[in-house]
Amino acid sequence: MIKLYNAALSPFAARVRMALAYKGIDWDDVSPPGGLKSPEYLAINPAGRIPVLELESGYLLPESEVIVEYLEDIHPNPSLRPKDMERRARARVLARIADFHVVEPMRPLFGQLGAKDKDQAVIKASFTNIDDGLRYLEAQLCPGPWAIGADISTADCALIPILYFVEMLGGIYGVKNIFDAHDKVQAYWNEAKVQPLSVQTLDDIAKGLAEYMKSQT
Ligand SMILES: N[C@@H](CCC(=O)N[C@@H](CS)C(=O)NCC(=O)O)C(=O)O
Repeated sequence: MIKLYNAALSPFAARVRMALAYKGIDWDDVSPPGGLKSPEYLAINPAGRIPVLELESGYLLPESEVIVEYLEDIHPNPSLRPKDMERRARARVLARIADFHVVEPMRPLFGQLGAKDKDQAVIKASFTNIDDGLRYLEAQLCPGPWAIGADISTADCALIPILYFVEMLGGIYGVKNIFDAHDKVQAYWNEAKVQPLSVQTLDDIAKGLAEYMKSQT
């Protein structure tokens, strides 16, 4: 059985879990041995990041979007890859926007969460950059319920966990109604987050978050 080096809280691992669940693929849930930066785990992924999928051959495949594409290749039914070539390209664009233009600007906010003296300039810059990313996303989203229209795709596996974090961080830092200036993103988020597969994926993240908060107290 394939093994996933996983953490419930990770939006990148959640992307993979969502694809596994949609496709009905059984998998082994493995925690990074000794933590993400332990020598054991750095031998598994020198980037010290999750997720990593261990294939039956023993090959260790990093990078969530590549993992999702791999799952689609080995298990094409039910499919997360649109048949129409333009939609297929659009799904890839959306996943890229999620990774490079929405998640990357969020990273400094995680660093600030535990900081005693929060750097307001860093926080402000992050939210400005997230807003730019959401504007980019707004221009590319299709009418829903899913990111490229009627059918779920790899783009949804990328976007749903990430938008959950955008909303959550907005709440934590007091940025109200973070999607307000982006009608299509807001409409997408409202519709997509209540789909049963999204609910299951987001519940797992919420459980991971609750455990993390408990471990911090
Ligand atoms: N591009 C990677 C990003 C993975 C990533 O950043 N994972 C986070 C967890 S959400 C992580 O392991 N962070 C630990 C670190 O950056 O030190 C992917 O798509 O898999």
